[in-house]
Amino acid sequence: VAFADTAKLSAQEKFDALKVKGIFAGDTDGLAHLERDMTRAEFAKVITKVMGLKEVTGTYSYNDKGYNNPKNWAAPYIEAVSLAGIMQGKDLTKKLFDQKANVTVQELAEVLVKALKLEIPTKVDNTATEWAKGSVQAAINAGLISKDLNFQGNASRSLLVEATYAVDLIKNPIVVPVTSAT
Ligand code: 6LA
Repeated sequence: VAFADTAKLSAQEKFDALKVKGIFAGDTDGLAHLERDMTRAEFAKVITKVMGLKEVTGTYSYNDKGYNNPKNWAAPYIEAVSLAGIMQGKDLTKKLFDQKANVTVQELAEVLVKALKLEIPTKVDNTATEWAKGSVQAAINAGLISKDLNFQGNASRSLLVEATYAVDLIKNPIVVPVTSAT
């Protein structure tokens, strides 16, 4: 067996590939809108899909207003990524997730470290917030995010597509059989 050829794809092409696999659904109109932001709830759904996690229903671990409600479409995904140890919310004591906030670049880095089990480097040199410095450095060193980004700023859907595609390649590689030449 051999790993399938990974040609250089554009963010749009990666989005299209992830959409076919049901990992991204597109914005309300089904389109990529790569320049837009994404909420933490939406990203929890994407991570659930790309990691192949089982949705968790009937459990409400967070205390955010309106969270504990069967009509909260995002709760099964947020519970799934929480159970898997990939997201933990913004406040462990108050149990706050903040599902309507946008995903920041440093939050993306935190997710990547946990999803891909990246090692936190000993040498850390970046402008991320204290809790994210190690994860941001790990993601930079792995080539998953640029060192020049505003880590406290929102991650664009384009960046989230690129990162998710990288996770998908590692977690769900396409293995094609290779017949030996005779
Ligand atoms: C509880 C805590 O220390 N949270 C950190 C950080 O781990 C969180 O990462 C994610 C990706 C999450 O797990 O939900 O986004 C929010 C981050 O909040 C941080 O504390 C402000």
